[in-house]
Amino acid sequence: MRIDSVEFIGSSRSLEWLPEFILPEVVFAGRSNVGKSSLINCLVQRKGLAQASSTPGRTRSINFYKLNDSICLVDLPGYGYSKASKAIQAQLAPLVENYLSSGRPRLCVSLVDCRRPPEESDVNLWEWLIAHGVPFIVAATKADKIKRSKHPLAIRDVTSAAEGIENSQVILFSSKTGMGRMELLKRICLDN
Ligand SMILES: Nc1nc2c(ncn2[C@@H]2O[C@H](COP(=O)(O)OP(=O)(O)OP(=O)(O)O)[C@@H](O)[C@H]2O)c(=O)[nH]1
Ligand SMILES: [Mg+2]
Repeated sequence: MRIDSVEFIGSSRSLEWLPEFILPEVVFAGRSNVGKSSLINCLVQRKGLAQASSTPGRTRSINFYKLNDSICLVDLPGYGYSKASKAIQAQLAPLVENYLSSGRPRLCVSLVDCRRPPEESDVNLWEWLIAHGVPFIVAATKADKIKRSKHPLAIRDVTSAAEGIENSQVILFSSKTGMGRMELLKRICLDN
């Protein structure tokens, strides 16, 4: 798939305002620092489009990007901060929940770190998505940080963490090497 155009549409920092709903929305969710913003930059091949940083809690608003005038990619603040302050976390959780329950997301890409089994907060997100009928796929990120021989194990860890998740829903991804990029792009565009 060719990336013809990418455009920043807007940013939401409050529960009251979201940009006008014009295109199918694909939302990227996951723990803070897991690599959501980096994955979006990698997908659209634009370094620095979505702000990424090694400081957890970098993304503090919901950011909307239009891809090829056909879908909208939505970058969320992370959940389950390990280092960012509890106050910020408490402020952002309702914003994320509000967006996820808005009926807008057509597909959710749930990001987990491929080096560790999914955490309770990830499983909670999947259960919530299933209960609310939002289709999702899992991107197991930072695959460049583990050996190839560990890849099948990483996928198995994800699939065994929650019932109802199949191998086919898990894509190993690396924003550094581009691994999984084409597969994820295809899935995002097929489902929309
Ligand atoms: N090696 C490697 N590093 C990655 C990868 N993806 C992200 N990173 C690094 O992980 C850190 C966090 O990346 P972000 O993209 O900012 O993570 P985020 O999930 O958007 O974080 P928040 O906005 O805080 O929720 C940065 O230092 C990235 O360079 C990857 O696939 N491989
Ligand atoms: Mg981010």
